[in-house]
Amino acid sequence: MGFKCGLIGLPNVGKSTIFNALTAQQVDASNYPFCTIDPNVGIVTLQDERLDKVSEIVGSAKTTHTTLEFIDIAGLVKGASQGEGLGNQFLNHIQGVDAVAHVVRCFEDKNVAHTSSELNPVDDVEVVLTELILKDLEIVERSLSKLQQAVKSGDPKLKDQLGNLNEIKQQLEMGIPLKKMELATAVKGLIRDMNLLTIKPAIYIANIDECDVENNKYVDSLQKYAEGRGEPCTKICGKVQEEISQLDKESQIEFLSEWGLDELSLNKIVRAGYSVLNLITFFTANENEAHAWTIPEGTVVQKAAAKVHTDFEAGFIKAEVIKFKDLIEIGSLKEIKQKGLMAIHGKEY
Ligand SMILES: Nc1nc2c(ncn2[C@@H]2O[C@H](COP(=O)(O)OP(=O)(O)OP(=O)(O)O)[C@@H](O)[C@H]2O)c(=O)[nH]1
Ligand SMILES: [Mg+2]
Repeated sequence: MGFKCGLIGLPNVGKSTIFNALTAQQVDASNYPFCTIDPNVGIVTLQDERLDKVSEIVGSAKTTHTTLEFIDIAGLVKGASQGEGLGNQFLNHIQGVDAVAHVVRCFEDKNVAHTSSELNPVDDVEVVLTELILKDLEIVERSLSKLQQAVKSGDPKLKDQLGNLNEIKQQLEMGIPLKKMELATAVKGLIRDMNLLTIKPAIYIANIDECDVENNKYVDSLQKYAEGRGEPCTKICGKVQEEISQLDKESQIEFLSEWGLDELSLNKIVRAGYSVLNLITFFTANENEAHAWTIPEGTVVQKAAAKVHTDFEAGFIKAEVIKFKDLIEIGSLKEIKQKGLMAIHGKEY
């Protein structure tokens, strides 16, 4: 699995449309707010041409690409934590994701109702962000009251935890998302299992009309906002991409150029996701299988081996590493070895 991504945003902004574009599914994406109630889950195979080439050169019988999971949930509105709209309970469905994608409406269409009369992407994102903070506050408060009970039983260690959690609560109340708080390692450990939402890396998806690809003031303002927060923002023509996702590969390429689009939305989201989560891909290949794996950048090879098989970590001896570029240029494993281009690395690589 590459990563899991939850699509969030105001109602009727195009979350389900983009979910369909990403997963080539056909869930209901109709023109009325709160069209989605139950979450939609889609697993997508990330076709990587590089892996196909590796598989071909090594002569692998099977090729296994990475998969990604997307979760499309109901729209949030201001006051959701107080029960406005559909409330905020469906946010539980994205507690297990690695990253959240804020889908933001950047298209003008009088026929598609919006929560406010004027389109303002930054305000829209902040409404959603506030609801995420309030959801976290709810979770933290619940844990706090449990801890308070436990502290009464007299465990001094729990007293520290109580203090730490109270501090987090105060910062959330000031509108600070968890990822902007400076937390000690112990505190990070304390909240790890609480599955809080504002600690998750975020990306922004500006949903635009195909005729507004260039010079879109809404996209500009969202991009500036995302930049200020150090988070990636990518623009997608949700509706067109949804149509393209239903076509076969050849027609997809034709359509993309016809619409003046450079690539599939999935590729853009994947890049944004990998960058915000600091992920990289490595391939393993033998005659049985060529396989793509996703790991955090900087992972040592012994830990990476555990991805392939848990036994490989404890029993790790060495890794034979070939640069993808060399493999493609030379095109044969035998020659790679003869030329000394296969490096042997120990645990620390
Ligand atoms: N003009 C235009 N309409 C769009 C675009 N993307 C989505 N829509 C339309 O907007 C309406 C709502 O889209 P959905 O994908 O259902 O939106 P949603 O965010 O999932 O909505 P909820 O599930 O109700 O929260 C549909 O009629 C879409 O066809 C776009 O890029 N341009
Ligand atoms: Mg929807």
